[in-house]
Amino acid sequence: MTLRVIPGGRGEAAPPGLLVVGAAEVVTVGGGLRAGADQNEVARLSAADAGGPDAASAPVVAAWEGRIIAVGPRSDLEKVLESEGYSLGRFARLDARGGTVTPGLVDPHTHLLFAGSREDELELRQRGAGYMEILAAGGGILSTVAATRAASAEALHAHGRRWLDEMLGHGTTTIEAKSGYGLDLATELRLLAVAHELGKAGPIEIVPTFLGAHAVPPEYRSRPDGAEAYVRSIIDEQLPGVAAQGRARFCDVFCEEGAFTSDQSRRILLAASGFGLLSRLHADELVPSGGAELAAEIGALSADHLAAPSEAGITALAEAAAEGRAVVATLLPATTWFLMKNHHAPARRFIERGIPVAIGTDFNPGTSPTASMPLAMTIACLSLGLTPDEALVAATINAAYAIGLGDEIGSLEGGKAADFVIWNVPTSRQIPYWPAADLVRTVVKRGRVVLDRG
Ligand code: IZC
Ligand code: ZN
Repeated sequence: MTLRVIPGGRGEAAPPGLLVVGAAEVVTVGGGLRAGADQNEVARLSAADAGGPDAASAPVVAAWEGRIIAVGPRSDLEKVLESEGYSLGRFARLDARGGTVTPGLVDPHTHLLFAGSREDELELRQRGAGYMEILAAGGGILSTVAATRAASAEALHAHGRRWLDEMLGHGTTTIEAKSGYGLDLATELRLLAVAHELGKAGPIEIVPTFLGAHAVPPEYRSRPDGAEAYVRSIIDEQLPGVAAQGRARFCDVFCEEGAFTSDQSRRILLAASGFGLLSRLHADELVPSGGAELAAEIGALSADHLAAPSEAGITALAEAAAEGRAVVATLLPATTWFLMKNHHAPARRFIERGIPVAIGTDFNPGTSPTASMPLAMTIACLSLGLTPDEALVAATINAAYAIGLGDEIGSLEGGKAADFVIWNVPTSRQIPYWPAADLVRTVVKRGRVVLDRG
């Protein structure tokens, strides 16, 4: 094992460093975006190999001023830290007590902010109604839009806080959060402003995404050319307003039969990129809709869902990956589960063809009311056939790349943010193995303990 220490530390004032000791296992997930067979490589440092969690050569994690400075065997690491001028007395010690340390989980696809709930749709679907059928009848997304338009920024903020706490309790330290329940400029801006404020307040960091193209709103539906007129209003009115506000980093579209066509999606995403917004899209969630092809064509960072891509779409993603312009396939297995679908994203085919795979919760009130990344990891193993190690890669480093933060978070490597979780299990392979258990003991965000269950 090589020990790499970021030099520095001499003479700095507080805050002190942080040294995590006593772990049964430290899983760094270091080494960049993973595709193909490498998606199963997590870089696992085990105390069992060293003679136990308290042995001199057991793995420890060292952080300084919010950044990882080294991961490695304790005795070597302490020596190197001192020789680099760090005073060991200025490191607080955190005892992992035989638990596992992993990078903080990254949720690359959430609809965090909304008002109301949609438990009635669960029963409608049990009686045979389809998701798109409920939307076409004015329910689904549109019922959440009505509730969200009526909600104040304060109410949205309180709702967001509640669910962010839930996410943190399941080990998530960074998320992407979409607007998309306003579908008018004022409400979309309110959602993006609240997402920004919540992220600034922390501890979970939030990357806001503009999703004006989530559905055609009611006021356009009665017109014969409603969808087209709404697309024009996104391009001519919403995008300039969103860009002027300066909060959104991404633009997303629901590219799906019954929502927006791939041609409409292309026009919106290209216009958005003219305003400096990076592209991502809801692609082929229910039926092949040209989403995967479009993502590869325009160089989206991420194509999400992909439960029903065409063969041409899979090939387009494989070619993009082979040419070094990979689109991350962000799979959302909790959604297919909650929609009671028995067709799943072809995750094994993506991995075989060298397409990097991430997973997210898709937290939203209609199709995935869960904020738990570990639950998404369990379903990814059971329904998509990911191994537990592939699921961890998908929920950390690949998810970080899917939201453009692959150089900053998602692995425990020198120079990256000190975002990590101490789990109450001796190996990360048990994280997806105990579904719905509360396995998180401690969460550290940028070097600070932000959750400690003792
Ligand atoms: O509110 O139904 N698929 N958007 C696209 C969703 C699901 C969220 C919702
Ligand atoms: Zn979504």
